[in-house]
Amino acid sequence: MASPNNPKANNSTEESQHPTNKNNPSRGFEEIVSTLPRGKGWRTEHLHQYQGFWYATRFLPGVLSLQAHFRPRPTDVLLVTYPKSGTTWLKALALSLTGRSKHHDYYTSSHPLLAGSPHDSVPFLEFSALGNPTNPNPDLPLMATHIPYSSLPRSVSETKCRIVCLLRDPKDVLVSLWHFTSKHRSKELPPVSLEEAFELFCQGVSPQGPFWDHALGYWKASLEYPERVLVLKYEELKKEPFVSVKRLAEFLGCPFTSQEEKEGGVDKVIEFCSFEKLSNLEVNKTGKTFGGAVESSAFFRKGEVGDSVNHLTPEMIERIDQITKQKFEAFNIYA
Ligand code: PAP
Repeated sequence: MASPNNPKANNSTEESQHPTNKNNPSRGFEEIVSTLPRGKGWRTEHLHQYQGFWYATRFLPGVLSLQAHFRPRPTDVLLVTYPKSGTTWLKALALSLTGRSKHHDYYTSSHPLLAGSPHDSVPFLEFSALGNPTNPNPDLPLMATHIPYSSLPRSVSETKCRIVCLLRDPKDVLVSLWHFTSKHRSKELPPVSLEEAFELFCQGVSPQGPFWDHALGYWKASLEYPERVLVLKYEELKKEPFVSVKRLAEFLGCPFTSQEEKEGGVDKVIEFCSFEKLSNLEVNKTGKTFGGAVESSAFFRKGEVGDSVNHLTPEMIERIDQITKQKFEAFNIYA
């Protein structure tokens, strides 16, 4: 299979794989973007297709910069999601698990999750890359990204740093994404209806879409490199949090001791990072994240499995399930 940022991963030319590299120092970002295929944007006017996936304009400079410069440490862990698959939850869990020796009592004021959104503690690489593209988050071994596997900087596989990917049912992803992007869509642009968003999503024209290709990239990588890539599912985290959280802790290199387990250590993390607890923290109710650009509360809507039945028609559900079955058939992911 294609390794991260392998030129064989799609049909683009060698030049478009590395548009910011040394051979092309004079090419400005805007010029590069103008050469990429355009699709309808959900939150902003356009999406741009780069290496087979669609990106909002503001994401691309960071992606290009990371591909050219990013150097993770072997001890780093990349938290990866397709947007609206439970990123906030995964960040909170990973932060709580890796920091639990320092913060015994989760509800003390020094815990980072009491001081800011999980997005402040574990920023997205592609947003912070322009400031320091070699390693945007040097103080923490945790980093987050929505970048598809085949477009990850090569250094990710070279350094063998670990990857945790959280997957979610595409129907719930679509509904969550539509709610979020509708709320934050520029007021100067006409709204995107759920019907239109549904069509775009099915065609793969959604931020970091096609959803199915994004999921498959990480799924296949987890089969090929199980020691380096762990895939979890939102639905399983909800249903059997104890099993999933223990697995995550082991993968992150901070397994629970039997003493900790006996003392309810796993349950404490699960509870602290639950939708109910996190969404009711003052900092998430009233604070802002992404440099003040987004209310932290926007990342907490319902936090349920299956809310899509309340928004999609039976025909829509059938069509998405059909695509999922066809795309994931050989892999038994969400079939
Ligand atoms: P992002 O990819 O843009 O960072 P992300 O956190 O994945 O966002 O998406 C938010 C979704 O995760 C919301 O789903 P919903 O719209 O279906 O409700 C949000 O409610 C859900 N979410 C946030 N925190 C949690 C949590 N602790 N447990 C479960 N779901 C959560």
